[in-house]
Order: sequence, then C-alpha cells, then structure tokens
Amino acid sequence: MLSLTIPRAALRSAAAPRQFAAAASAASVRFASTKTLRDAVAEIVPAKREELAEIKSKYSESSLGEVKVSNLIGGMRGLKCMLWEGSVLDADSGITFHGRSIPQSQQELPTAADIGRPGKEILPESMLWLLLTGKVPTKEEVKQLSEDLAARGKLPGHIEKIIDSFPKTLHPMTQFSAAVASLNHDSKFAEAYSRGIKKTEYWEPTLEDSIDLIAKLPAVASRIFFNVFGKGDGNQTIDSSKDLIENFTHQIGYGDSEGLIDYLRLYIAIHGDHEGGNVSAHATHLVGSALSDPYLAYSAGLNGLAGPLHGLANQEVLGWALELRGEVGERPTDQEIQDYLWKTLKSGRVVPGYGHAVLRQPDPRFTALSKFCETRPELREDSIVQLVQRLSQLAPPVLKEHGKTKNPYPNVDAASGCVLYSYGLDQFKFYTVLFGISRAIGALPQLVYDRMLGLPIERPKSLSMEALKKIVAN
Ligand code: FAM
Repeated sequence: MLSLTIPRAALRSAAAPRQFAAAASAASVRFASTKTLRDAVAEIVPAKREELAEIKSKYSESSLGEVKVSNLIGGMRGLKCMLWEGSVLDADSGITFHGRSIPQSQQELPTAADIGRPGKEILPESMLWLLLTGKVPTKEEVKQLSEDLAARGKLPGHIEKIIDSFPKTLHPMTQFSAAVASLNHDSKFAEAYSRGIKKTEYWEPTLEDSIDLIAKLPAVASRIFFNVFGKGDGNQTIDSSKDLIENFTHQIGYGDSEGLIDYLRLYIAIHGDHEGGNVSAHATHLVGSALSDPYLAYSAGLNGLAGPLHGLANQEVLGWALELRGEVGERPTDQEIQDYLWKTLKSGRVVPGYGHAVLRQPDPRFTALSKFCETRPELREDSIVQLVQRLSQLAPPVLKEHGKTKNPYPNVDAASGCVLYSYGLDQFKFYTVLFGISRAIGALPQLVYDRMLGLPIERPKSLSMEALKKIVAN
C-alpha cells in the first residue's frame, strides 16, 4: 500500500486540462466515449509520482550492485543507473513493453484491421499509447490518436526550405537529425519554459511537442527521401482516414504495396523501445535531462542511432549480404557462406546484424520480423530473404568458434533490411531513417515520464586514469 502524500499543486496540474490539452483536442476529432492520449497520460501522473516518492523514501540507500573498474572502462555495461518506464530488456527473453512481450503485444494491441484499414499488423499508434500510459488502448482511442497525428503531420514551410537546402549527398540521417533539431523553432516546451511554467507542469508541453514530433517525422523523412532518391511526392499528402504508416508509405511512393505497409507498421511498432541504455534512447534522455526541448533531445538520439554499431547496422547488413551475393553468386552453398563470414571476421570487421550488448539469445524482434516473412509467399520465395534466414543458422556457429562476441545470435538488424529490399525499397541509406521514425515512440514517452517525475539533470562521475589508480591503490 502506498502511503506518501503528493503535493496538491502536483495533483492539480496532473488533473486539470490546460492550454496544451485545448490545442490537442482542437487538432483531433473526439469520440464521445474516448479518452485523448493527453487525458490518459494525465490519469497516471498522480500514481506514478506517488510510486517514485515511495521508492525514494524507502529504498534510496539500497544497493543495486557494486561499480567495478570494468564498468567504468567497459561502456558502463550492465550498470543499473537509469530509470526507464516503457520497457525492460531481459538478456534471455528479450524486450517487454510494460510487461508485454512482442507476441503478447501483437495479440493485445489494436491492429490496422481494428481501425478499419487493410492489414493485420499492430499499429505504431497502439504501441505509442501503451508506452506512454502502460495501458492497452481501445480501437477508438487508437483511431482517434491516428487522426490526431494526421492533423499534426504537415511541416511548416521554413522546415521544408531547410530540408531542401541540404546537399543530396549528405547522409539522410544527418539531414533527419538537423531537420528534427530545427523543428524546435515551434517547441511548446521551450516557449512554456521561457514563460516560467512550473516544474510540475513540464510534462504537458513535453507531451505536446512529442506528439507533434512523432506526427511530423514521416513528413520529414519523406521530404528527404524525395530530395535524395527522387521518389514519392515530397508534398506530404496526408489523408486523415489512413493511419500514420499508411500515409508515410504513400508519401515515399510505395502506397500500392500492401505488404510493405503492413511490414512497416510492425517494424515501426517493435523498433520503438528497447529500454533506456541503448545509445539513441540514452542520448535522448541525457540531453533532455538538461531540459532541452524534445526536438533537441531527440535529434541527439538520432545522431547516436546513425552509428554503425547501433541503428546504421540495418544499412550495413544489407550491403554486406549483397556483397556476399555479388562475390559468390545468387545461390551460395553453406560452405561459401561460412567462408565469407570468416573472411569478414579475419579482416577485422564485425558481422553486421549479430551480437548485442545485453541480449544473449536471438532477438525476439528478429523472430517477429522472420515470422512476418513466413506468412508472406512473396517473401518466402525471395532470394535475399532466404539468404538472411540461412545466415541466421550459419553465422552463430562461426561466431561461437571465432570466440569473441558474447552473443553470436542475430539482432533485429539482421532481418529488417532484407524485407524492405524485397519490397523494392532498396535505398539502404534510408533504412536507419525508418528506425529513427520508430525510436521516437519509445524515447519521447520516457522524456514525458522524466518530466512528470521531476527527474534531475544527469551527471555521472568520471575519473581520469590517474584518479582511478589512486582510488584502487588505496
Ligand atoms: N562480429 C564480430 N565481432 C563481434 C561481433 C560481431 N557481430 N559482435 C561483437 N563482436 C566482438 C566485439 O567487437 C568485441 O571485440 P573486441 O574485444 O576486439 O573489442 C567482442 O566481440 C566482445 O563484444 P561483446 O561484448 O559481445 O559486444 P558489445 O556489447 O561490445 O557490442 C554490438 C555489441 C552490438 C555493438 C556488437 O555485437 C556488434 O558490433 N555487432 C555488429 C553490429 C550490429 O549488428 N549492431 C546492431 C546492434 C543492434 F541491436 C542495434 O543497436 N540496432
């Protein structure tokens, strides 16, 4: 039983609709019996604050394990030092979103068909609702959220001009992160902060900015896609009867591919959150802890996602698999694949799509995307999909024999790109942008939690080698 009382001001700010809520409902069509996402978040604020207050008062001095020198020089691997509400990653069973595994989420969360659209996969809108509130939304709530996102999806003219000024040769991820940072021109959080908003109210404009940003990411991405690859309409046509991904797929010129639309729904939903310690999520949280607005914070997250050991791996995997095919032909034997794996390892490169800093079993996201392939004859018969599936059998024994990686199994990036390629979306340099559309639905909800809970600026202690040696020598 929770016993602590919460300051009245905090409770008031959690319950009373404010100017931001008014903006939200003006942008959305409201169903009589349906909560808005803002109302659903407001509902959980008192209990969440109470839960943290209880943890603080009862357990502040409890230990979560010791900090070793190996943690300090080893990328803080395994250190429990961050609060993250949306998801928890277990080394063996993988990710759970507010306690739900990927298969459970697929069973419980509203799908495209549930809101009257063609397709069977879970909607990113449903996952966003779950990550923000810890609750499974109704079909009506998801439909309403989808319409709200459509209403907020268009880019201001000055952002279009900024995107259009980028050289086509600039990597799409660099363009993406710069455009996202520039969207802070209209940040409601930055504006409210400069007006002197109370700390207990920070979460509201943070939520508004987060929803605005999630709504606009597909338009930013499709404008970049149009400028760099010349496909799509570049004009952000948005039809409010379509869901977020259906609109996006049309914007990039693949709207007639029902398979790709459904795949992208699943892809965006399950790439969203992978607890807090990964580079993109942590960077968003870290920068946000300085009260930088959600656009600046997420832009930082995208810069981390653009690294080859993190989100860029999906681009790398496909390039690597095509190189393999280019070298040994369309139908390589097992021996030829194993030889190519060894060649990569002996040249000092990593095998992209394999290994993980936390997972010690095949990534359930890989499994979910592979299952999607099994349900689709057009994918089952595709040679690049087949090659990626064979690699998932052949690479682990080679990586085990090589003996370095702690996890020889496929991660999500091993599978994600080949399906895009198979559906004709073969512009690899765009693949990490798709991941970037997704990661927002995990990293931004946590920013809302950070501010709802009044978490402080992040400031771990660092040591020089000299200082470190002095400590351990004593
Ligand atoms: N191929 C070859 N060597 C690998 C390897 C792989 N796939 N994965 C790990 N290793 C090596 C690693 O480079 C390290 O070598 P050194 O001791 O020489 O530095 C050693 O094995 C121990 O590494 P680890 O403890 O098993 O992994 P880390 O926690 O340090 O790194 C990853 C984790 C993901 C960065 C690493 O497994 C990797 O580089 N994988 C390939 C790139 C990739 O697929 N990244 C995407 C990860 C994904 F899930 C995501 O973020 N989207």
